[in-house]
Amino acid sequence: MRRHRIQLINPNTSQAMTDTMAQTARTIASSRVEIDAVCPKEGVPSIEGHFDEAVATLGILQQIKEGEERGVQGHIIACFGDPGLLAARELAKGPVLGIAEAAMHVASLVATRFSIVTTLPRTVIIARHLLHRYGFHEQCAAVHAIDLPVLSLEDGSGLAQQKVREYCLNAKHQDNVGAIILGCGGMADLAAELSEELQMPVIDGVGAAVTLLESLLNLGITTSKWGDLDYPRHKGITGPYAACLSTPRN
Ligand code: 2AL
Repeated sequence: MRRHRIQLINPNTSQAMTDTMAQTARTIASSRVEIDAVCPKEGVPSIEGHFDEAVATLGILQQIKEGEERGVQGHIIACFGDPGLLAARELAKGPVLGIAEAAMHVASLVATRFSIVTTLPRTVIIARHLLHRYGFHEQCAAVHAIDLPVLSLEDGSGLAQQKVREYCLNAKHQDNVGAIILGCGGMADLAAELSEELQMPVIDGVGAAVTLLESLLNLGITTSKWGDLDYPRHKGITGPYAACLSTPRN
């Protein structure tokens, strides 16, 4: 089997969250996969709304370009809103997976219905839009928000983790679902323990994306350049946006 190098892109600037996700990703990946965990130097410290997603997208595109130049073969956008996913696919030669789509696909393989537990209430609509876009809305019973900001998962108090556990337990007993998806990259380290405690699949998108991406690379499958995901056309883009476009094409 070939060796693969992939990059885990945390689109927010939190190094603590990048480290949490990298640790989970490396636990899940096989020994044949090397993982570069990166986050932008500038941008938003957490992504909790449409504005944050728009700001984070340029950083993601820059990381895609830099990663491909370093020889990375695949990419994960490690934020539950999957910001910039299709734009990243246009830019990348290798496959690009979002953690929300990876988690939804994996949940749909092991349960007929699932619920999602996310962070702030304002992120619920982002998850709902993705459920529609990916065709999973009929399988999702509920999207619950613990009503704490993303960075509370990194504050060391354990409060956010406790709330995630409570909401997962409630979803298990009230939503009539067979699986629960953790709706934030910063929850990546909780899935294994919660699955054990709840005796049902609790799915983290980072682990799901690492596994799916490794499978695509084992199959030798890259992003289709036939059609709308073809490389962006060069047409005199100016300013910092132009810097994203020098991806080698071969
Ligand atoms: C996220 C996430 O996964 N990372 C981040 O900064 N915001 N999304 C979310 N729903 O909490």
